[in-house]
Amino acid sequence: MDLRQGIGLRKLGKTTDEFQQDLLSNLYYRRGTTVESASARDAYEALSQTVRDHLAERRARTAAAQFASNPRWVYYLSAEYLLGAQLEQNLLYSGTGDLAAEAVKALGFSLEDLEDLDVEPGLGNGGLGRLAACLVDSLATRDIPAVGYGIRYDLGIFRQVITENGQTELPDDWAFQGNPWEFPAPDDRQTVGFYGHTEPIPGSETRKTWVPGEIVLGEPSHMLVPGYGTETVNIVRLWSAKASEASFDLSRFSAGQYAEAVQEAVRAENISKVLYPDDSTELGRELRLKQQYFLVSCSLRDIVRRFRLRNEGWDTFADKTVIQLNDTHPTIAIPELMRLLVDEYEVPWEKAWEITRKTFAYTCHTLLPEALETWPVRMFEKLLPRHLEIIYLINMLFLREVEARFPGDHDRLRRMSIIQEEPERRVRMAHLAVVGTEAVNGVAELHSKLLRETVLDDFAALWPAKFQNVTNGVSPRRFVKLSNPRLSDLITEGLGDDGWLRDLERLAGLERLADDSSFRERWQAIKRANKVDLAVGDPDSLTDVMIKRFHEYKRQQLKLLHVITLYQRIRQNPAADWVPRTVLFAGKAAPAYHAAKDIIRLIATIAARIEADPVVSPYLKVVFPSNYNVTLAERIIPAADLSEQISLAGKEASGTGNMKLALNGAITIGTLDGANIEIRARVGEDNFFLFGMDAYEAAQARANGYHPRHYYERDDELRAAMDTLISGIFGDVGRRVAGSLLDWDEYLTLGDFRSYLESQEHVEKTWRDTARWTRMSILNTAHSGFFSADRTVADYAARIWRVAPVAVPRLD
Ligand code: GPK
Repeated sequence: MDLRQGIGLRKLGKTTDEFQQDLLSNLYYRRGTTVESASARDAYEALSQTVRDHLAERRARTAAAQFASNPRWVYYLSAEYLLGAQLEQNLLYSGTGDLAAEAVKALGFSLEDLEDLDVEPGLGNGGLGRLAACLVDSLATRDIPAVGYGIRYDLGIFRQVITENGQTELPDDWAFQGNPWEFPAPDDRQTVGFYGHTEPIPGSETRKTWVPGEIVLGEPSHMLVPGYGTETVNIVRLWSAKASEASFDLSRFSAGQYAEAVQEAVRAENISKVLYPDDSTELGRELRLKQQYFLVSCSLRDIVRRFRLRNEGWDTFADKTVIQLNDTHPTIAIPELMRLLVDEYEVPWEKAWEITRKTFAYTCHTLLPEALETWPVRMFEKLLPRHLEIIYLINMLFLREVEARFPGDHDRLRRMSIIQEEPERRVRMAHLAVVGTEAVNGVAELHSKLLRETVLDDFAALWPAKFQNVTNGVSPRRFVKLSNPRLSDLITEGLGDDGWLRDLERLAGLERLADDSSFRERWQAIKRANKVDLAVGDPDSLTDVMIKRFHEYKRQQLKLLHVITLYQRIRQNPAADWVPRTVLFAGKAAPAYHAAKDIIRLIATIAARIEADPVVSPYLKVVFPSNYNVTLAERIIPAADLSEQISLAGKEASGTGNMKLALNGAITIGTLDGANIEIRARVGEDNFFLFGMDAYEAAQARANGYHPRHYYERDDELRAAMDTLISGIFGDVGRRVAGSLLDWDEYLTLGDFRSYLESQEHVEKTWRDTARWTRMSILNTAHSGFFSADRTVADYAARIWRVAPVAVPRLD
C-alpha cells in the first residue's frame, strides 16, 4: 500500500447505514457522548466531522496528485474571505446530503436544525471578500492547483443591529464554539519580524541585515475548498498571530503585575484580533499595516517552503509560482519577496527583480481615489525599515526607466513615483503593485478601461500590454443551487440535466421556455414561494431590493428619494391603482463612516413612518433586515423581483450582487456602471431598466460645474421630496442628508433623480403585465451564464496565470 497516495484510508460510508455508523463513531469517539444524551450541538459537530472526512479524503488525494505533478501554482493573497456557511455547501460538494438527512433523523434531529448551528466565518467586508471566496471555489472546480492565503481574524465583520437609531455594531466572535471545518497546522508556524533597524553587510551594496525589534508567530490553519463535480479539494490557509513564549513576563507575573506580564503577548495577538480595525487613529492605522505584513510574511515563507518540496534553486520559481494580489492590501509581498531573495538567499538584485516581477499579478477593485491605499513613509520606516529601503531602490530604478522613455518629463516622474511627496511623504501602494507585477487587471470592462484612461493612465502609456480586464463572476452553486433550490430544480428540468452547474452558459437553453406559459407560471410561482419564505412583506408585492454595503457612491439616498416621492404620491391620491411594493434595504456601513450611517438611520425612520401611516402602508413597505451577510443574501436574492444597481456611473468597479440577482431572475434597474453594462448587453436592453448619466456624462457634469440646486429648483417632485426632509418630519438626520445633497451632492444624486423616477414608472407598467415580466425574468437568468466565477477563473488561467489543471484520479 502506498501511504503517500493517501488512499489507503478507511472506507467512508456510501450507504445510509454506513454513513450512520460513521456519524455514531464521531459522536462517541470525537464528541465523547452518546445518542441518548447528544445535544443539537453534539449532533452538528459529529455531522460536520463526518462530512468533513469525505472531503479530507479527497484532499489527501488532491495533495498527492498535485505534489506528484509539480505544477505551476496559483497563490491567491487576500486580506478578506467571505466564505459563507460551510455545512450545506459541503454536503452538496461531497454528495452526502441525502445520507446525512437520513442519518441525523435517526438521532432525532433534522438537517435544517443542524444547519442553523453552522456559523458563517465573516472574514471580509463585502464584494472583494466574497469575490475571493467565489474564485477559490471555481479554482477547485476547474482543478487548478491553488492555495488561498488570508488572516484568521478572531472577530469577523461586526454584527449589525438596526433600530430606529440606525446601526449599532457588536463583536462577531464567530468561532466562539469552535469551527469544525478547520484544520490547525501548528507545524507550519512562521516567525514574523516588525520594527527594529537595518545594518549594512560589508562588501555588498544591495544586501542588508534587518534586526527586528518585535517577533510574532504566525500559526496557520486551513479550511477545505472542494471543487464541484470533480475530485479536487484545495485549501484556504489562514494565519493567526501568536505571542512567542519569550513574550510572557514570568517575573512580573510572580510579582502580581498580571496585566503587565501579558502586555507584550496581547500586543502580538492583537494582530489577528479583528477584521479591519478602526483606522481613524494612528495606532489603528499601524495595526492595519501590521496585519498586511503579517499576512504577506507568513504566506511568502509558506510559498517558498512549498516550492522547495519539489524544486531547487531559484531559476524555476517564477515558472512554478504565480501570486495574485487581491487589491493592494498584500502589496508588501513585492518588497518582501525581494528581501527574502536578496538579503536571505543572496540572489543578485537584478535577478531577484526579474523573478519578483514575473511572479506577481495585481487586481485593482476600485476607482475611488480615497480607496487607493497609501501609507506614511514615517510609519513604514518605523514598522518595516528594510522594506522601505527596498521600495526606495525599486522606485529609483523604475523612475530611471521612465526618464529613459520620457526624457525631461519631470511632471510625469512626480505623478508616477511610488513615493508621493506632497502634502506628506507617503508610499503609493497601487503604484508599487503596478511596478512590481506582470499583469494588472480591473474587474469589469468599463472599470478596466477607466483604470487605463484615468487613475493608471501614465502606467498604461508606459506598459500598455500589462493592463487587462477580467470581469468578475459568482458561484452558481452557492448562489443558485444552494440558495434557490426550487428554481434550480426547475432549471434542471427545463434543460434536461444539471450540467449547467458546471457550465453556466447552458442556461441559454431556457430562452425557448420563456414563451411557454406553463413554464412561466411555474417560474412565477417559485418566485412567490421564495418571497413567502423570506417573509418580509406581501408576497404579491413587487419586491424591490437594494443589498450592498452602504456608501454614498452606491446612492441608497437616491432610492430613498424615490421612496419619499412614492409616499407623497400615494398620500395625495390614495384611491389610485398603486403597484404595491416592498422595498428591502440591507447592508452594513463602516463604523466610522458617519454619512453612510446617517442614511441607514434615515431609512429606519422613514420605514417606521410609512408603517404607521394607514393610507400609504397598504401599498408601500420599507424593510431593513439587520446584519446582512452571505447567509442573509442567500435568502433575499431568490425572492427579489427588482435589483437596484444605481451607483453613479464610473464609481462601482463591477458589482457582483448585480450578477447574483440577475441569475435568480431579478430584473435590474441600473446605471451604465461596472458590470451592469455587461449584464445589459447580455440580457438585452428590453430586459433591463436603464437610467441616468453614463460615466463620461457624469465626469462632464462635474467638470462643467454641477449645481444640485439647479435640479431642486426645476423639478417639483424632487423639491417636494427634499423639502419633506428639510422640514424635519424625518428628524435631524433627514435634514443632514438633504443638506449634504443640496450643498454638494458628490455623486450627482439630484442630477439622476428624474431619469430614475421615469425608469421606475416603466418598471411599474411592466410589472402589471405579469406574463411579460416573467418572460423578462426568465431571459435574465437564461443570459447570465457568462457571470459564473468558473468563467472568471478560466479567463485568469488563460490570460494572466497561464496555468493548467491537474486532474485528481477517482477512487474506484
Ligand atoms: C472594492 F476597493 C474595494 C474594496 O476595498 N472593497 C470592495 O469590496 C468591491 N470592493 C467593489 O466595490 C465592487 O464593485 C466589486 O464588484 C468587488 O470589489 C469585487 O471586485
